[in-house]
Amino acid sequence: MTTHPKGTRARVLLSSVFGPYARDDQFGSRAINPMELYHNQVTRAQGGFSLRMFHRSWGIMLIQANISAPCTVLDFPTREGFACELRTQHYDVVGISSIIVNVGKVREMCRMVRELSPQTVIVVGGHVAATPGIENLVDADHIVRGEGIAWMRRYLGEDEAAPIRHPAIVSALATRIMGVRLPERDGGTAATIVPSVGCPMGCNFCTTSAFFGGKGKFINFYETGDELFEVMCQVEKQLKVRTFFLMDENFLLHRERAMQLLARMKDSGKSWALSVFASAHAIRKYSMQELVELGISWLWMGLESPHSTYAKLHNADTLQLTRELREHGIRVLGSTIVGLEHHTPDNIAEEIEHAVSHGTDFHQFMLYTPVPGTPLYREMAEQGRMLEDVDPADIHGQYQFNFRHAAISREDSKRFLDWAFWRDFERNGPSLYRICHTMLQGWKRYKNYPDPRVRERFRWEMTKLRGGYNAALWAMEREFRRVNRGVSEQIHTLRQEVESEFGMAARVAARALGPVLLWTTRREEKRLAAGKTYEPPTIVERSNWALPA
Ligand code: B12
Ligand code: SF4
Repeated sequence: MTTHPKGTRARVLLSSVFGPYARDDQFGSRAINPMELYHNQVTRAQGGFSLRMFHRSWGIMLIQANISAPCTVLDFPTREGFACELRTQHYDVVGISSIIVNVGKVREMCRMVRELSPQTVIVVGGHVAATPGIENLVDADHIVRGEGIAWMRRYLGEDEAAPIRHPAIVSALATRIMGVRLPERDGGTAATIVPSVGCPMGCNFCTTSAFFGGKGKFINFYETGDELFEVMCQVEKQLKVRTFFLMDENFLLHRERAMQLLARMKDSGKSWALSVFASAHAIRKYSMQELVELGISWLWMGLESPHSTYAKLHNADTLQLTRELREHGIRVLGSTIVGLEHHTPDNIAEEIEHAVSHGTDFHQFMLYTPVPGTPLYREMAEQGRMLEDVDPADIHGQYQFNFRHAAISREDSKRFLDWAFWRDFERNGPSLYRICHTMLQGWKRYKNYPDPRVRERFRWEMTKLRGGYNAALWAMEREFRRVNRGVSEQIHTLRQEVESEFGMAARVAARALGPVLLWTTRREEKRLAAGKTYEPPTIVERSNWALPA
């Protein structure tokens, strides 16, 4: 690769694809595919109780933090906003970050750069780079597959092996639930830390694993627990946070690093809470006490199916594991695939029931989706089972199959998927109720734990449970009567437990704030029924910035 002639003097724009997202348009936005993690694929059937929030585009934020060239990050621009940035600033390099589903927007953005800034070099990166024939689909000068920090440093003539500087990233923005937008206070939201990209487990469908090298491979930004600890301390100071979302595909797989981090946390008395992704077989490498001491308070775990043969689930009784984790105050987000090879119209309801019976705090359902770059896609393509006429904008795992399934039709795939979300909600209640349940179990078990860091973490969590969350229980209990009276009674019982644990404060919160939340939830339900959607704000961040000479 040749480096850019201006090296680190080149002016760089890094942009995510343009919105609005939650609507149908000719560039590939889909109403069914909003820019919201929970509402898109986890709590979408939970109406006013759905957890709604946005996440920044961390890939380009990391690249920006690790180059010394003048750089702008433009996150969630509108199409007009992107054009305006190109008209009002001069850029030598425009980097566009995207996933496959948004390839139509990348095509349009490349076209716009050519028109508005013809001298600019266009670089396209992120998962979209795995799109077959991408070179002919978009008019870009460079398509970057895999890790982008090293690529961009190399392109600008910088030391690609230099240590990774981690930006201070607030993990979520514009959070709302039950019709209320939560206040954005300093330290109120977790910080995102990205310790690595990729995952060595190499499950056949997994696009993140495949994109960063596949089975046996991944790229560590921070090899040791010591390094990670230092980064977390720095971000703790900058953002005043005590909770971290560790954006690592399988954080607990790297036990040595995690245990070193724990040792440092203990030495420094850090009462941090960590949210992580981890596979069942990795979780099993730890005792519950180790997980709790490490601050694991939220865990995203693939459940897939009881009949799947993925190594990550080897010998794992996920029902028992989920129960145990929740008993120790660890919120679990289970993830289940709908439409695996062995699924048929006859067994799928039973499989979904099994998934739902885990009673996880949250449940993601996704269609089995062969995505370019993965072993599964290659296999399906070889068998001639990929459907040719599916628009990439519809391949996001929440609509219909993009391949010929042996037993289930495309139309039915969507029906089963929707039913899974609905069934989980109906049977287990709003996720907000479930997390209150898990938090209370954790508190009861650990409130007198010998390690003060652990006690402090649970005590701190309880400030929410005895306040706003208890008021939410009051409202959920009433609102859920229409959906499932049995669950409504369980919510009532939980609220009584919270009130007997925390006395007057919890009772006052429920009586004073509960009716307000009931009203805001009902108002939200009406708004959603009328078609209300939410969009992330555009964010512009400039670094090493000076006006051109
Ligand atoms: C956060 C996230 C989101 C956020 C979006 C945030 C945003 N601002 O875009 C939310 C929750 C909204 C989301 C939604 C979706 N997501 Co998503 N998401 C992720 C997640 C969990 C983390 C992404 C991340 O930040 N990773 C860490 C950074 C450092 O890695 P990275 O982004 O890959 O960036 C690196 C390289 O790719 C490269 N790079 C990236 N950009 C650029 C740009 C340039 C110029 C260069 C040179 C390099 C480069 O360099 C970076 C550093 O190495 C990933 C899974 C994962 N672990 O990555 C899925 C993932 C990206 N999402 C995915 C999917 C499918 C979706 C949805 C379609 C899913 C759905 N049905 O709900 C929707 C689409 C929404 C939409 N309308 O666009 C897939 C993409 C699959 C594919 N092959 O395209 C992934 C990989 C998950 C998976 N395994 O299936 N997502
Ligand atoms: S364990 Fe999870 S992240 Fe790792 S390859 Fe399998 S699905 Fe992907």
